[in-house]
Amino acid sequence: MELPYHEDVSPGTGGLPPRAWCAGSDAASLSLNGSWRFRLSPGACGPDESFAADGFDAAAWDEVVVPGHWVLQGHGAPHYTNQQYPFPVDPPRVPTENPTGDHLRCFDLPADWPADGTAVLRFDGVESCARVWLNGTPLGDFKGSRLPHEFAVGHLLRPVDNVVAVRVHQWSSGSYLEDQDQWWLPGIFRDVTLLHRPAGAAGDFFTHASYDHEEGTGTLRVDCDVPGRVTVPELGVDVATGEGVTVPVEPWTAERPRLYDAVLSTPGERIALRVGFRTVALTGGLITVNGRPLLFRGVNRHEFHPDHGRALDLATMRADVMLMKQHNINAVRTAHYPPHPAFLDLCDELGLWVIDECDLETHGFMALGRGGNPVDDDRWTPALLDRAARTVERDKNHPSVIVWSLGNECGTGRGLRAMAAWIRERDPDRLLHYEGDPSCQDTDMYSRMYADHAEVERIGRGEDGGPEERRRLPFVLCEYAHAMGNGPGGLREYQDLFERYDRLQGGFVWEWIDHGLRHPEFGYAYGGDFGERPHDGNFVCDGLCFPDRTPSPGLLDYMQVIQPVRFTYDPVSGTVSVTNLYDFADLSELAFEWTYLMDGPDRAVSGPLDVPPELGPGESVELKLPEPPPAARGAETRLHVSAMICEETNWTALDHVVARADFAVTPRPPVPVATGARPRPCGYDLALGPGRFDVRTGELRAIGDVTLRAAPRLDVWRATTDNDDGAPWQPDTRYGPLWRDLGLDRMQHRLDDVESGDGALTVRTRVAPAARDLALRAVHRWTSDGEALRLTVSVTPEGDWQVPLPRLGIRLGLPAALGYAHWFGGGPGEAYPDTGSASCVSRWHRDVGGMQTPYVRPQENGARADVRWAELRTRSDGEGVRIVGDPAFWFTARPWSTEQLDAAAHRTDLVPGDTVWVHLDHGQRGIGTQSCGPGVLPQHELRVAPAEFAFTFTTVARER
Ligand code: IPT
Repeated sequence: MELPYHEDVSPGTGGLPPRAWCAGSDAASLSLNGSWRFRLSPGACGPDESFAADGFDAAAWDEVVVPGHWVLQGHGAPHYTNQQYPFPVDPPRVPTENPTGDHLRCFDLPADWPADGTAVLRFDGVESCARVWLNGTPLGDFKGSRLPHEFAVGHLLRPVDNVVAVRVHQWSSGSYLEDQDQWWLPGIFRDVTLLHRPAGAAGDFFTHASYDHEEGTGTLRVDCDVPGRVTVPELGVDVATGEGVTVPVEPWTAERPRLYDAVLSTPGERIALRVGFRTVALTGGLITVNGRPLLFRGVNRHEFHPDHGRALDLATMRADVMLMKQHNINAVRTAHYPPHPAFLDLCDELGLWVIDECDLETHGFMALGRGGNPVDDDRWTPALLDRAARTVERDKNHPSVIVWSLGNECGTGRGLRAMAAWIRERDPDRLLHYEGDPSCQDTDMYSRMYADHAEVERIGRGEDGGPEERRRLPFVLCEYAHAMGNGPGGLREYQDLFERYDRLQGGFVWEWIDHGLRHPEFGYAYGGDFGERPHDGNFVCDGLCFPDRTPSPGLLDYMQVIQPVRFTYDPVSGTVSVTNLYDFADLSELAFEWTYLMDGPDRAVSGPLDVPPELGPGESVELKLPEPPPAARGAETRLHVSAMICEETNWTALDHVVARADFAVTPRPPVPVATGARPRPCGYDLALGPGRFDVRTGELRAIGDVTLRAAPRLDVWRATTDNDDGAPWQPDTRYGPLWRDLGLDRMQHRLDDVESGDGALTVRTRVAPAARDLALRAVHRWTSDGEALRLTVSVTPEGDWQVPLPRLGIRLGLPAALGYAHWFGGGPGEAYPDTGSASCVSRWHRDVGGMQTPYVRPQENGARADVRWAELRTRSDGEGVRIVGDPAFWFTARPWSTEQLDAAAHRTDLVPGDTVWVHLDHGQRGIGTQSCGPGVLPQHELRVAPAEFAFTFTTVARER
């Protein structure tokens, strides 16, 4: 049976060969972006192509915006799957139900459109297959959604009333090659442009610009289809194309992205180039640039916008690069397809290392465990080679691109080998990456995803065995630290390994941004929210940024962990040691500062730290600090040190802090123990200092005039995080489901005894889940000195606890009016035992609503670490309650309960109630990354063990 073009395995027909992306030409061009006529059909439409005929009247059709996805413009709906194909797997056939969008756009040539030469119609991205006509003449068809496709159209153009007709099929044979973990979003989602091609235009060109780090020289050679000249005025270079020239230059690195403006002139065209000189190599088993090994502090970036899907405008792309730079990220893997070409211009300009990945993933075949995987079937090899060529040819002139990646999660096969061979031949000056082949025969780096810390350490030590070839390779984690929901946990421990072992050249966090689509009912929608099946739920929301690009705590944590300067402090000698962790740069862009804070920022002294600007990569310096002021002795004193930008850059403002640290100088003074007062009857209640208790249950009813909405009681439950719940395929124990099965989400509290003694009220409870013989016995001992009320909780486990606890502490309910928090401890953002490196001890305040981290799927969030004391007040200076921890505690306050948080599926399910729920935790379980990677490291587990902790409650008056 002969298959229609959208189902046959060919990459397309009628198009031009791929060539370099070229933004800087002086040849005329006409953007065809904007409003297009649009008609959606439920199937591929067979032979009825009458809409493409010259003169067809589409006045009755709808309109869509190009670039865009029709499913985000009111026609049909998005569909999310991770690995599974959303249609029956029978390659290369696709369903008859194949949403097909016919697009029409009329245009006139501008009056000054040159009469000579020819023209090209260019599509930068169409998902997933298109057939194209101009003025009724068929031009051809193509597949390869995130790749450019061009057609020669000069002979068909007329001055006015030109019509481009494009038929786009959602499903095609190409869909089998595009099984990336993302929304399926059909449409013409990148630019459509008409390009004038003058006689003697450049055609394709390839800039080779290497750097010799020993000589300090760069060698430039621009190969071009049409002979011409290359000039670099700043370097006095003026050479013929194809001819090499060597001159002294400053090299390009992601840290100092030095670009030289150049011009490529051919008889028909002048093209502005931006040349960066750098040499990428595998040297001594390491990835080096300009002779130095580098450490990837990377992220995987999908293209995403909450309203526009993968149709990104320039401002959004720039925002991504700026945000990455501002958070110390130095590398991007373009997961899992070449990005909009302008994104790479920004990487060149602002400085990021790029692994440019081909638009290829066949993940759904791996789970099926049967044959048929296109990467190992010769019939598909032309399509794979076409994709490789379209990637490399388009992006080959970017200094930022240092590695080509064959694709993601395809398994192994002859097609991939052919791609690798072609790329090596075409561009021997870059390295090759592919994760999916353990033999590593076609990659220059041993790459893995989600390997746990222990395995990464073995690899770092070279104790991982494996094929001989692989043992000689450097190691990168092309994906790690799955940033789904709260987390990722364990970043610090990974970074320590990367910094310890040369072979470990860093990694790329999965992933940059949550793909939550803005939705009127849900706030942000994820898989299943459009009624689609099958789907993979909120696995699509696993980024370091929320869908609107607000940094999530994970990004702030990552920023801190990968900061380019390390500080250590020795309180005995009063010295700070400063280490330059850049791979290339000295510290001349940074200014340094020290600050002593005495009980917080209100009493602080600071001064400059004289770090030598010429301190090179890897070098350290020890600096003596001034003595802390005398006032520091009576206070809890912290030392904050920071490094901030002091020279003009193109990616951030002056004074932007790139690195900082927080150290204890003098310890926290002991908390006075409030004792002495006696419990005394007071009506039906019992009074002890400012506390009023229910005489029968021993429950605290009020502190001073603040009537509690819920009495303090022992609490172990948290609304499980995505990482607690874990991915279904995880081999390790997944505690979220286990906890629920045990009943930790519905513990029963049995009152055993209320004892009002001489100096204390003692309440004994046993807290346990139904149907189990596990329990926590808790003794609550209340004492007071008349002013302050102290609660000491002693916990003794009973039974054979095989699981860690989510949390251990008490929770209480205060009136919603006490909605403003102050605290002294970690902040301003959340932290858990294995996250929150960005959290820093100081005095912080914000309203309770603002303490919530709005994960797209609501879950445990918002704990502040190491809190000495917290206050909840009616407003910033209003009256309220003060809680002092002994020892410091995890402080969480929220306008809804854990039960409500746990039940919520979307942000919009959470509505503030009449209670501020306050959690005072002695322990929290770490977060880990088990939603796709390893779980919580042993040192961050919250094991069940006897524990004792105390809190002191007082009322605070309104400030005058
Ligand atoms: C890995 C994929 O490469 C990536 O696209 C994404 O799906 C990620 O997981 C999780 O969000 S594959 C996984 C099975 C290890």
